[in-house]
Amino acid sequence: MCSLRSILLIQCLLFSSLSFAEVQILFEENFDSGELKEIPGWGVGYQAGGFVGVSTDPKEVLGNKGGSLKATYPKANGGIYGWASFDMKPYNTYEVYVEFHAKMPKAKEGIKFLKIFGGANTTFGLDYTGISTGKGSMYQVSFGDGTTTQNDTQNVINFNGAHPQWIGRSHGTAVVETPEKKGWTAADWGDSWHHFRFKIKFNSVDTTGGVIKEIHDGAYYVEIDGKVFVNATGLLNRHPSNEPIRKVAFLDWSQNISEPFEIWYDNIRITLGGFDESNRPVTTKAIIE
Ligand SMILES: [Ca+2]
Repeated sequence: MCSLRSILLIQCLLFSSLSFAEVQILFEENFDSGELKEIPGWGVGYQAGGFVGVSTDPKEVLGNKGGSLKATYPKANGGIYGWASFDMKPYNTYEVYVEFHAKMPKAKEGIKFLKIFGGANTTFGLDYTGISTGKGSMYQVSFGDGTTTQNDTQNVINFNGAHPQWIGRSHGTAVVETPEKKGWTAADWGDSWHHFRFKIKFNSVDTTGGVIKEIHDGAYYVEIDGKVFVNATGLLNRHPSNEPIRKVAFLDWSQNISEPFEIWYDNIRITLGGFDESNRPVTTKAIIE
C-alpha cells in the first residue's frame, strides 16, 4: 500500500536528496579530535610570535565540548603570524562556498580572516585601521574588476552601500544588495561565537570560436549570524587570463596590531554547488579527486 501521504513523502525525500547531491563537500573540520590532524589539502602553521593550535577548554570552545582552532597573534607592526588554508587546485573551479564559526573574544584587531587566492583574489578582511567601526570590523569585500591581470583589492563592495561605483567595470549592470546597510562592527564580536557564510564566484569567460567574451556572472554573498550583509551578482571580478581558485585561506596577514589578540575558528566547511543545508553535523574530512 502506498498512500498519497507516503508518495508525497518519497517524492520529498527524493527531491531533498537530489538537492543535497548537488552540493559537494570538499573539506570540513570540527577540531573535536583536540589536535591539528593531517588532512589532505589542509595546512596550518605559525611563525614570528604567532601560534595556531587546537584548544579543548570547554569554557572556550564552540558548544563547550570538543575542540576549536585557536590562533594568537603578537603585538606587531605587520606580517603573517598564522595560517590555515585548504588547497583548491585539484578542483579547477572559479566558485566556492565557505562556512564556519569564529570568535575574537579579547582585543579586536585586523586580519585577512578569509581570503580566496587564485589568479584573482578576494578578501573578506577584518579592518586593521579602525577607520570604519573599530579594528576587527568587516565592512567591505575586496577584489579586482579584471581590468588588469593582477586582481586583489583594487575594487570593493561596501557593506553600507556607499560608493557603488567602487565595484569597477560592472557598475551599472551588476546587482549589488547590501540589506543591512552597515558593516559588521568591532563591537558585534563581543566575546562569543558567530556564524559566517561566504559565496565566491569569479566571472565566467566564454572562449567559443577563439573569441574571449567575459560573462557578467561574478558573485559574492556574505551572511553573518543569519543576516545577509552582501548579495551581489552580475559582477566582473577577474581578468580572462586569471587561473582558477588556488586556495582558501584563514587567518593570514595582520598589521598594526596594538594588542596581542586571539581569533578562533570551528566547524569549517568548504563546498561546491552551494552551502550544505542538510543540518548534518560537521565532521572531519577532505575529498581529493
Ligand atoms: Ca569543534
